[in-house]
Amino acid sequence: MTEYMRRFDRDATASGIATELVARGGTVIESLVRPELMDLVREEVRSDLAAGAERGSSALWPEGNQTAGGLAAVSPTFVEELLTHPTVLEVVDHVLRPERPMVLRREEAKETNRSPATAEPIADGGTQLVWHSGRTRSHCHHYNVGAAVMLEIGAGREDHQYLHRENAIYQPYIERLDMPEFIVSTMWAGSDFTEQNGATRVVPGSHRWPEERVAQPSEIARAVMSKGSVVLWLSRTLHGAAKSTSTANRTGFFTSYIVDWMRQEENQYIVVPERVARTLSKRARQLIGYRSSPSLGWAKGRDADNLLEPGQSGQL
Ligand SMILES: O=C(O)CCC(=O)C(=O)O
Ligand SMILES: [Fe+2]
Repeated sequence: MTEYMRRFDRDATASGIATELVARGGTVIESLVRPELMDLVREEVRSDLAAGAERGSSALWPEGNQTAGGLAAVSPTFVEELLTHPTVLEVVDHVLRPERPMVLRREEAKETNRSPATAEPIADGGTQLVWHSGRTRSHCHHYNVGAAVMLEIGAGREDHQYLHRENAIYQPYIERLDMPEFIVSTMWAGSDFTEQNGATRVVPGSHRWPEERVAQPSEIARAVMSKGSVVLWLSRTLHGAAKSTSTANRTGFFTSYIVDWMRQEENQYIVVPERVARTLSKRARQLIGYRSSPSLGWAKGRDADNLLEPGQSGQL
């Protein structure tokens, strides 16, 4: 391994972390939470799932690994301490520039006061909606959880997972994915991540490569990090789980944040039933998806910022 991913400590500013993430495509925040929290999350995930449901059995996650979905429904500690961690959300605010940030103040996030759309008059007295490019730097109205899953590498992982880009979940249906950033992925170290036990492989700089360029071994960095740390990467950054030569498991809690106008990878409305969503904080509920923009995801008679409650959303 020769490539290096920059590391920040937990007191680093979110804007500094975001600048590095955008420049290099990946970065690590060391010891962002106490390691004991991770044991609690693992315990909550384990106590809720039958062992059989956790076994991996796909090309990405072959037998010998353990995967579990819907973490927001099974682990309150995951929700309150990891999914909604203020530093992570502030970094995501900086990268995805939502009109409704989670942590940054709206004035800090707002880039323009010129409306990106105007109603231009038509000679018959009507008007036509015209959108103007370059008038907003926001990438979305708000952002949601893409997926919230446990990815545990066991001794059975003999091969590296193929290096891939997270934006592949929308391919081949969307071909041009060189648009403003739309996903930030995070992987929390639920155990120490080591070279031996499968620490995530990340290729710094690859978010700016053409699709066809294949990584050289010397270009691949490893997210070696202590339990309680987190590695972040972008939608176009090559990455993947690594093979394990260890007898110890590598436990990772993966969470992605995606712009509100793309479909969530994991169906949060199914994996987090409404009954459970009602018990979560408003911020967590919003991330899961119980929030709408003026044009997307509305439910007439429901509050746009809290769709489980009565109020106003949409434009009807
Ligand atoms: O487990 C890891 O280290 C990365 C996993 C990953 O990127 C995936 O399953 O899409
Ligand atoms: Fe991935």
